[in-house]
Amino acid sequence: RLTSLHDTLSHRRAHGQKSLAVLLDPDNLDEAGCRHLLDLSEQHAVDFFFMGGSLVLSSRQAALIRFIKSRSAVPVLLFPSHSLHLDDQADGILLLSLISGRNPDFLIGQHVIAAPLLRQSNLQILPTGYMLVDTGRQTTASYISGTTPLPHDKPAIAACTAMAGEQLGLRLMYLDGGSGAMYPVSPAMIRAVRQAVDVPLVVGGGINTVDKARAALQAGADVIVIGNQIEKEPSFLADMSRTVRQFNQDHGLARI
Ligand code: 1GP
Repeated sequence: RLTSLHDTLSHRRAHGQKSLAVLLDPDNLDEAGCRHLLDLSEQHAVDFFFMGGSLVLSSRQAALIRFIKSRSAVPVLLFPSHSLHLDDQADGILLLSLISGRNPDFLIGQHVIAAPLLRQSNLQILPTGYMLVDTGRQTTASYISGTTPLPHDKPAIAACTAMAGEQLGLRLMYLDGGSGAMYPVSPAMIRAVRQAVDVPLVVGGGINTVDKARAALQAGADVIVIGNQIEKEPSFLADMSRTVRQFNQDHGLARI
């Protein structure tokens, strides 16, 4: 019996089972849009909702999480860019340490502020090595964090960064081209990181076609994250769900 989100992710990883996460940005989603996405996610399997953004301008996050939790069993994981973005209504939190950068505030500073609040909360904590990758233009995440992303064509740097993150005890790696990336993280980089660490690997940023999603899964992503393209075209959620399920079926894996 799987008791925690971390167990679920590790179990899926051990069985080569891929997952789909939909990124919900509270700034770009109103209640009607959220209702539509929840209806779609009932019809087409979604494994996780990630909730957050690099720059949260609105105060809608709490209401959106409440709304989702009242209508859906899909786990909601906070994907915060700041200690202000905690919310106990979610199921868990990707506790991101921005290991691709050298800004101490996002490596440990925000975490110190959040620690006592997290301790009091019921949130399941997923310590995550977060790696921003250069994908053609400066993203909000790299600007706001004041960090230099990993060079797109240097898989070895990404692999060593992930290795160091795993050795420090991080239990999940997230390779992110940043929301709306011009192109996704390369399969060569995903493959290099996959070979370097055992922990589950999340990949997102700029995955806006079925082929790009398939390439990321093939290269070793355990979880793919889709944000922008579903905001533009909600029916893309169905395409992504089908792609992940098809991949699992082709590899002889039943949905867990
Ligand atoms: C960004 O990985 C996510 O943090 C998703 O990116 O919005 O480009 O799909 P997109």
